[in-house]
Amino acid sequence: HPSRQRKATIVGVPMDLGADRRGVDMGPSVVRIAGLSAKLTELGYTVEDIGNVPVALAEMRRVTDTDARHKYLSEVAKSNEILANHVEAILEQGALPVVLGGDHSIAIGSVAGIAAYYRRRGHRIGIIWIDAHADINTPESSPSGNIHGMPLAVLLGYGPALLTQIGGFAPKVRPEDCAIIGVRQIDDGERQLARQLGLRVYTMRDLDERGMSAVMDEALDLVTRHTIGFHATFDMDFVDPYYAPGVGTPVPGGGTYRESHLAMEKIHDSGNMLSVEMVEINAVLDTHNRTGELGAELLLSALGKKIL
Ligand code: 6HN
Ligand code: MN
Ligand code: MN
Ligand code: MN
Repeated sequence: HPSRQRKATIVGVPMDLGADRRGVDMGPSVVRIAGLSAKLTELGYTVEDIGNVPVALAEMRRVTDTDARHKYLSEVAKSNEILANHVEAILEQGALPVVLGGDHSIAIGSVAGIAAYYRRRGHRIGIIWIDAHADINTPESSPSGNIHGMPLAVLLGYGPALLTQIGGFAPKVRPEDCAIIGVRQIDDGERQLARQLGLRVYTMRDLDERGMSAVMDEALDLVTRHTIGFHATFDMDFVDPYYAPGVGTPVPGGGTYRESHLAMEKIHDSGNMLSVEMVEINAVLDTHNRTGELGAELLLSALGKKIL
């Protein structure tokens, strides 16, 4: 199975054009500085780091042609196209893609690459989306115009063609192959689309009442029922701001340190993770790289780190 191989390739995406608060562009750096590569090597992986995907700087851009409904659309699309190609190439080399964001708009490129690779081989893929938000806004429903609130909608086929058509096909994933975990802030349009699609959304209340373990068991079963495996995308704002102060969109009442690790440990134990992604770490708002260190540690848990 694809998740069993022990080659991991890291790719960074210093993207912050999808979000309002600057600072998530340093996410790839702070996770690298936390020692991700060396720690993965210690875990037994052969690690390669191919560096960062080019991302336009907000300062280099002419603000006059910004469409307020989907800010920086063409720049976000461009970087995601490049990312998709890298991710597909990493899979072709038999390695596991480890993608470092950047804001959550980069999931568009990550999943495009994975979906393209497996589609060619006749497989569907699933997604485990761990996040305080549902990220299923469209330009029409978005209250902010920030594309990091739209990636899951895009991957399901809703949104600007410039994004949905990356890789030349849409949708990248079916609603029944997705699970969102940790939601505690959702916009009206998102709620509507989630209901319409029958998306499986596990809220913080579900986690409170049933526990992370049972929720993950159900979610992992769901996303692997009709697929070859799943992409795991972890938005750091899932974690309670007490443990992860360095995020752009903090929402109180989030997952604990232990719940976050348990989710990642169970993702690893499922044996069906095809690729993993850590997003929305904001270095400017962090204290002493606390959130960067946690991001690296959570990735290690998803990649098999165990105490015993
Ligand atoms: N993220 N739902 C809000 C919006 O602007 O669309 C917040 C999105 C946050 C997205 O944290 O990845
Ligand atoms: Mn997100
Ligand atoms: Mn979020
Ligand atoms: Mn499998």
